[in-house]
Amino acid sequence: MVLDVGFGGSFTTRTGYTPATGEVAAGRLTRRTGGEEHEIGAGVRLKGGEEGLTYHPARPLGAATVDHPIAVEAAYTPDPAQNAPATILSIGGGIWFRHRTATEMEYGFADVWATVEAPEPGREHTVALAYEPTPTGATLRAYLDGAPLPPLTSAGGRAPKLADTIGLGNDAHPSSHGHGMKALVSRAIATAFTGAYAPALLSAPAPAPNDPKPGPPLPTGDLEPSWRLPVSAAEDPASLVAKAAMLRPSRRQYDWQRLEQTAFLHFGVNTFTGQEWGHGDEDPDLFQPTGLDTDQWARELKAAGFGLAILTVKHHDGFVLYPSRYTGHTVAASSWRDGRGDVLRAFTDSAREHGLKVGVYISPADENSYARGVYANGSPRSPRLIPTPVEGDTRPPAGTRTYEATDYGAYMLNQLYEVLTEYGQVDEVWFDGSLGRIPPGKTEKYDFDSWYALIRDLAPHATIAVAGPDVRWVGNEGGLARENEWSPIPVRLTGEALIDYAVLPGSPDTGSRTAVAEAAATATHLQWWPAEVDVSIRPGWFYHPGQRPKTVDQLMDIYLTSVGRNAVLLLNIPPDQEGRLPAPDVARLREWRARLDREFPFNLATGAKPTGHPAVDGDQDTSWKVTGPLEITLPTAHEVDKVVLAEDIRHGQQVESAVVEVRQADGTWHQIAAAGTIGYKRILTLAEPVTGQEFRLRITAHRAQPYLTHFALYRTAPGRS
Ligand code: FUL
Repeated sequence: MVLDVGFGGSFTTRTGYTPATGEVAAGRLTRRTGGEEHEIGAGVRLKGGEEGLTYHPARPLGAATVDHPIAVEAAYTPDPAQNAPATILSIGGGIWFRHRTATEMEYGFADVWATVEAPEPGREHTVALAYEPTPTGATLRAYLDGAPLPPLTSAGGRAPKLADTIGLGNDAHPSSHGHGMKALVSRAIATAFTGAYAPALLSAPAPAPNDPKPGPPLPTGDLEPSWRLPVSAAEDPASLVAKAAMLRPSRRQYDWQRLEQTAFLHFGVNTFTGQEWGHGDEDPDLFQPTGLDTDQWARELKAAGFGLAILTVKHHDGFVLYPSRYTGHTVAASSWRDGRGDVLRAFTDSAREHGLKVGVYISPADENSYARGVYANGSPRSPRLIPTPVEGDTRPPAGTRTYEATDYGAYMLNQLYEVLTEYGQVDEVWFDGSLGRIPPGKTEKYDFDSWYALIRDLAPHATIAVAGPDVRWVGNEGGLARENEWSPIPVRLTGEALIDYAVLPGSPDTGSRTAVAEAAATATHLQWWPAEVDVSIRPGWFYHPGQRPKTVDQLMDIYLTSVGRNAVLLLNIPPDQEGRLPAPDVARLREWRARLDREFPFNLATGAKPTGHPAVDGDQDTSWKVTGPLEITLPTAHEVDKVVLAEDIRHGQQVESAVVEVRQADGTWHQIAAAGTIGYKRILTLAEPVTGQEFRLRITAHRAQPYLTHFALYRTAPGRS
């Protein structure tokens, strides 16, 4: 990789881009029109015209033609209005991928080019070009959102080299003018390669910063880091631990983990019947929110610190919150808004408006479909065209694909297709394991393979949660991750469920050396499968008038036992019959936010410099390679009551135990806290506040080389909330 940046670093007009730790920028990355401003960690907003990014690789692209294989990828969110043409990628000025008109893009080189429909503006897409010179010319492969487009081979030879640069968001050739694209460019990648190009960039492990080599003593052999590695029953414990140490989150898992707090919104016909599990025969007309206010949902959730919210688009009863073409049991069958209501549309619009990512809960169990004779009807798996054409369909005919499915599997595929193509970017798809009230024995073998394939095709960045490969259910609905919560986990990949626990989800230990060794007999793989803690703010998942939200103390405990224990919190706040988050719950969320801000007011170690390491900077993207005690000296002695530790999980999860100590007046070190695992985040609350100026962290047991992004010290601010 010669370039891999997510724009976590900084630009200066003089020297160009300085990468953040973890980013790679061999050569030089500059802005065409100069300027230093960009949205750190989010990307560079380009306004078209002369604007753009220019990458000058250290190695020239070739002589008169582009002579070396090179692949370039950009993640970008196009504005609705583009110049014509607006260049997304340009290699050496003669190889391009650009918006040709508002609705059409074009890629090509020399005398060959092809057109493709422009992707939806306003959501993130990826485009990639891989150029391979051949003895007689060259081949150009292009990818849109990870899907290959028809490759091109030129009869007229290789691409001319007009400049030794790569243009991102504009041409590379300095004398072409005004071809800048209007977009937020959020990631730029370039790599030289040999052999066939493999377009695995977005599902590849998140880029590892610093030195990616794990330290001794593990017998890793020639293992490459991966998010999943096969194991065999005969494997010895050392080899199993070595594999666990080589696991890394995929890009989508990494981005998901960084959300920390996510929200659940259980809303549907149950909201109006008082049931937790509906029967599927409820009259859709019962669904009558009197003042649906999804802006209020998004505003309050965002203010409370949530990064993503998941809506129950369809719960076990089968009632659908948007007007699906594939069932009558939806909001369109209610007289609410004269049958023109669409909760999913309102929710996704509001979420984006307030900067929240969107997730969808689509229950595999579906009682209405069972009653309609679609679910568990014994139909065989056969190839299904998705989206299945329906009468009066106004969708463009392009983009159909074939997947193997039963009748019900096809219904789910069509629904997933609608949700993932008509409502903007979706970042999490939640499949529940529960069967609701489906009668025992009435089994539908879910077409998970096809459902996952469709999700990967249409929403490559979305995590598939719980009954899915990317995110694991923590094992309870009480808000409790294990004290030692591992993300490298033994799993069983079966034809039946596609992914299954090799250690029961309720087990107190799923990832220690012992658990991994014991699971080897039944596990097929070790994989990065991080925990999600789903819990409701109320006793029920759906709104019931008589129930009350949890107290701030309870919410605070939940935070500490989920986010504080290497898990992502998924807190359910159910909208009421008006269609708003209930006032007592909103008040509670605000109090909880205030309490969090009071308990973690300021990292006292900010600016401190652990011996032999760069200063504490609060940045999640920079980390220390920890080879000895990490000592921090505060400017003056201070009281501390909480310690926050964090591993840089791009290097995997390695710490098995650690202690935190304070230097006493006589110069000796005294232990104030101990941790088992750390993982993405570990919050340690001290038994009582401790005063000191020098603190240190000692890792007492680990697997491969640990890297830490945080050793933070806090003291709760005075006051009440
Ligand atoms: C469970 C479901 O049965 C509940 O109704 C709820 O949706 C919860 C999040 O998952 O399995």
